[in-house]
Amino acid sequence: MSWVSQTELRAAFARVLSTMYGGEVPAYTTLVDVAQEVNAEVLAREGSAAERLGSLDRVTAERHGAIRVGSPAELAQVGRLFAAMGMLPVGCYDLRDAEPAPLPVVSTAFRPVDRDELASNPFRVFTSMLVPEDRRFFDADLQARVQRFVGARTLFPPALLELADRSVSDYGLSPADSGRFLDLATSAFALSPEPIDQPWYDELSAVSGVAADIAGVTTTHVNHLTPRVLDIDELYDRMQARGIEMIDEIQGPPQWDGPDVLLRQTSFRALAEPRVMRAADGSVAPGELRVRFGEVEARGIALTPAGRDAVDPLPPEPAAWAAAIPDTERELARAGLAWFTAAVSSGAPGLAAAGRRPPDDVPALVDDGWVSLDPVVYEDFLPRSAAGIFRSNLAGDGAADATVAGVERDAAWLAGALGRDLHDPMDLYAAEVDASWARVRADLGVAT
Ligand code: OOG
Ligand code: NI
Repeated sequence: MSWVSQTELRAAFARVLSTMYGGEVPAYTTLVDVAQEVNAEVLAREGSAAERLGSLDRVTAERHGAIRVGSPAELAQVGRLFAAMGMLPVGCYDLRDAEPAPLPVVSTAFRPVDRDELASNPFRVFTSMLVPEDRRFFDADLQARVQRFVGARTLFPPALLELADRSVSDYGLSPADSGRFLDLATSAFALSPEPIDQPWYDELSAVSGVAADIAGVTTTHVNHLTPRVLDIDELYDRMQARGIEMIDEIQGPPQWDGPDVLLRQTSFRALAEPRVMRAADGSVAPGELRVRFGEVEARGIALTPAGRDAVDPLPPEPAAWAAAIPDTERELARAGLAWFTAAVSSGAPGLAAAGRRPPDDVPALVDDGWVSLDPVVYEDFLPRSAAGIFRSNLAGDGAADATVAGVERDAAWLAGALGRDLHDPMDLYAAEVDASWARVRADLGVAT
């Protein structure tokens, strides 16, 4: 191999991270095994329909991870690191007013944005940044101490960031450099054996378990790695049957009779892992922390803004969903509630040969068989589910003072902190759908 592309780096990183995490968290390996077992069965049961939202190859390799950092400077470094692998920041998820328990973080997801890059390997990382400036969680004194602690640490060695920048400017790395890059990147996300300052960790835990996990230690770590499954209800039952206790519910849309939409996720509780703790008197002793867990997800069709408006306020009850949106792809498309790309259908040449002319109208083009529609898979996250996943893995809800004002942390702010464009998920889906219709218009000579 003469040159390792960003795409190959991303796929390799997802693989080595998966191997590392499986070594550290054995229940993750069980989760991957059960997910693959279920996926093979769904494929056998449903045939090619099972691959409507992604090939089995893509789904089998598909993972998302989650990391947490402590400052805009650290977030910008994460941006450089993931850009090396063709992963760009998409979306802004402000979890500070999550119900019922607010979290002191604002998040984005790094992922490929082009359809063929997603098909090659869709690895994505949900990345949360602590907001110590937010008075609802931190007073001025604690803010200053958090910032000092975070400012004094180095999450990513300079050599790693240099290699990352080189991969961006050279569209990949040499085999030798890519090996170094992968080693350094993987160890940057491994659990650290460094002793943890117990009083400091406990002080932050009283504010939020997430604050302690981020700013109570001198390193970051991947806190879960999530495979994709084609039947999450089946997976949930099988994990329970294997004695792995899952959280109480599946987050996101309910199991209902309509097509899979958006994202359904569930997790098993964080496991107690041995960590070295340093007490106030300086003595060091073995302790344990529960920070890393397992999660699995099923992805469905991406909804348009109108679709999101219809379902986001709904409770996760099948009847409520059935009342709010139609239960077929065709009707979801017609109502403009979900995203579908268009392609000239295989029957179109026959229609043309029979002397028919394509109509200038979208529903008629579809109904008369000129154009076929393909669902666009949801590639992003859901803030309510993300907050639920965080919360189900924290010991308590922490303490937030809702009577004081927070600080603004919106998409524009995040883009500024990252020093790069922050993609809006809806813009990406809309652009993909628009481009597909532009091709159809050109091919059929219609003016829809
Ligand atoms: C992130 C939790 C959110 C998801 O899939 O929604 C998440 C975290 O625990 O750091 O991973
Ligand atoms: Ni997750």
